[in-house]
Amino acid sequence: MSLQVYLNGHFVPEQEAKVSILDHGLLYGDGIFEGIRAYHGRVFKLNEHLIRLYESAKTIGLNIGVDISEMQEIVLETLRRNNFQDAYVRLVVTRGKGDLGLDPNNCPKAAIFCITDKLALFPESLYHNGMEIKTVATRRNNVDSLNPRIKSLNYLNNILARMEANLAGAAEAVMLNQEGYVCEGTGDNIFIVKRGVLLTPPIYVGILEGITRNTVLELAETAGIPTKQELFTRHDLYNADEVFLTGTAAELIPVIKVDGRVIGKGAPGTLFNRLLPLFRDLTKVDGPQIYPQTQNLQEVSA
Ligand code: PXG
Repeated sequence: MSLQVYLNGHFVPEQEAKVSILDHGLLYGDGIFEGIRAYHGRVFKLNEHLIRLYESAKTIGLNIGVDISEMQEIVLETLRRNNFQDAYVRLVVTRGKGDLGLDPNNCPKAAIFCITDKLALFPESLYHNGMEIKTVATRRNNVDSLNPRIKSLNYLNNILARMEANLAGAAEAVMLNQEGYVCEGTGDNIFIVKRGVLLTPPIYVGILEGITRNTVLELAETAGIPTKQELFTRHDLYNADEVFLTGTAAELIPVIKVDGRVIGKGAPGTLFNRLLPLFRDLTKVDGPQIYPQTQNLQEVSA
């Protein structure tokens, strides 16, 4: 059976879901999105993703046109229509159809679509062996030009960075800000460990406030691991005891080499090995259930 997607109030087969070539999401990258994940029949951190989506919308002056509880139902129903328990969800809101000028006032109605599909999981070996990353020349967007806190459809900054990593044979790029402070990967946040302290760049350095990032900070604090949100440079990265990346798709991924420098012992570190299972445990219990009635019946009959 073909994938069912949500588009502007209707559920349709993916092949029939069409958006206009005059949609400003396509013409100008004028729109926002979320990448969300369902685990074991629950949508992990759904509320946090929806809050971030509505905050991005507010900053770009986009009237989504449906409220946050309706949007929650759109996500859950898209998953139900596809019978998914574990899946990736892409929720997109564009400025909608307008004319050939960039003025958003020419777009009367936002377009909303929600796609869900089976996950292309990262190989489990990556979590044991770690990955190699590279700092790139492409700097992260300036906060006062296009604030990276807006999860916008303008990903060219990140794509240019990823191309540099690809050319160098690295699995992911690390972008710095204009001052040379470490920001983030192209689709993930970055953490380092130094003398038992877990460090990640503060939001104001110019990064997306990742939901996995915030979850890892909370898990660490609950586990008694000291955390700091602090500016750091490439020097700190090279001399860290551990480095790992966080993101919805990646979860937590260990880094064993940065720009050819071996990190720690060249293997996933102690704190990484503590935090990954804590994160995976949380995915089993967090977030609204996709099929609440079925699960209740199972609980009753158990
Ligand atoms: N920074 C950036 C720039 C991101 O795009 C993250 C950090 C991590 O945020 P979350 O909330 O997921 O912990 C992201 C999100 C992909 C892909 O295909 C990655 C993201 C979004 C969409 C697609 O790799 N990363």
